[in-house]
Amino acid sequence: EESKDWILMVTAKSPTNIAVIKYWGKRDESLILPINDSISVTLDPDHLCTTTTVAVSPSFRSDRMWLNGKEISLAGGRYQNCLREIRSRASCFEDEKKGISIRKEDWENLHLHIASYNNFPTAAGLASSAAGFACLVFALGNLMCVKEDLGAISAIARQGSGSACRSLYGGFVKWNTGYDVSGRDSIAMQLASESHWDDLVIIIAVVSSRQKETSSTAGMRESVETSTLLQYRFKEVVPKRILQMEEAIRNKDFTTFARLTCADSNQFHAVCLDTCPPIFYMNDTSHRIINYMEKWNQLEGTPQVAYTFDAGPNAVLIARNRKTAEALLQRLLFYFPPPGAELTSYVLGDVSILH
Ligand code: 2P0
Repeated sequence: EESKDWILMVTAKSPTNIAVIKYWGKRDESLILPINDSISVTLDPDHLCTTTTVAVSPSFRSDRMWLNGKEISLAGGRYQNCLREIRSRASCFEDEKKGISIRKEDWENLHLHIASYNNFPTAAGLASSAAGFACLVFALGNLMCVKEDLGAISAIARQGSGSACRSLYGGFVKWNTGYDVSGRDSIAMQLASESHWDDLVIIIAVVSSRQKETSSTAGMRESVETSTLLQYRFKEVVPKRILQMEEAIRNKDFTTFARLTCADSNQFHAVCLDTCPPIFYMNDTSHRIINYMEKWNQLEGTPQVAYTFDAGPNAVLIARNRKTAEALLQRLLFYFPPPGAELTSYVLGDVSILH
């Protein structure tokens, strides 16, 4: 009788990414196809990241997943779409020494156990779906011997969460909207590697760890339905900004990079206000941080720090170099002293997280 006591596993790690030209709005909800291109910076993999182990064994009775040690349901369409897409591209696996032989068609009937961990507090309201789906799809692709390039893998991660496709690469990454209705060309590509512009330092100031009230998915759906500013943004504004941002990154032109990053964050939040009913992601502290950064940049004559905010009040601050980052951290702690009980500040190499 065939031995059933083998287990095959793969572990992968993916960092999260921060958009400097934002993705906001879908043209296809189930395939997760965006209405505009976006550009992001992938964080250092030692900091905000997800580690996922995927395992397969003939003794597993069903597909199961644990997030930070707690079992979660895989029933949602997004997980099912990713699993289906990866399974359909699986190839055979052979390990004669261990006596494991998996044929291409066997993958359909083998069940998976998935364990995923975020190395940052999930409650901190920092994006986790980007790193999570990038990591899951990448690990599964390896386990199932999928022989596709990263672009094709990114198109699968995209079906888990749009921004996840950008987390498959380090450095600066562009997600192309694509033209095909299948979504085949709605993939991410690397614009520049992590070593290209390594003076930049990213500081994340956690303004509030409350869960956001409007999910990105619901928020962007409402914006697409009701915001006229979003129509103008994706047709007229973003295409030009994408080209300018690509050039700024190529030339390491911080002045242009900061101007575009701040403007795009502000326009994204303006679109949220232009949505009916309006969506408020930033709070008073977020606004005070913007004010402060604008004044500092004005005083210096040339921008020293870029700011950007996602679907929440936390500030992502990009300093032009390490010296500026140190000054920034000091000023942040002075002007926004963390309340006593929550006084924790991890200084994590190049990325600092303030609570
Ligand atoms: C971005 N955000 O480009 C933008 C900026 C938030 C603001 O991608 O519905 O979690 O899973 O595709 O990717 C957050 O949206 O949304 C996001 P889904 P996702 O990073």
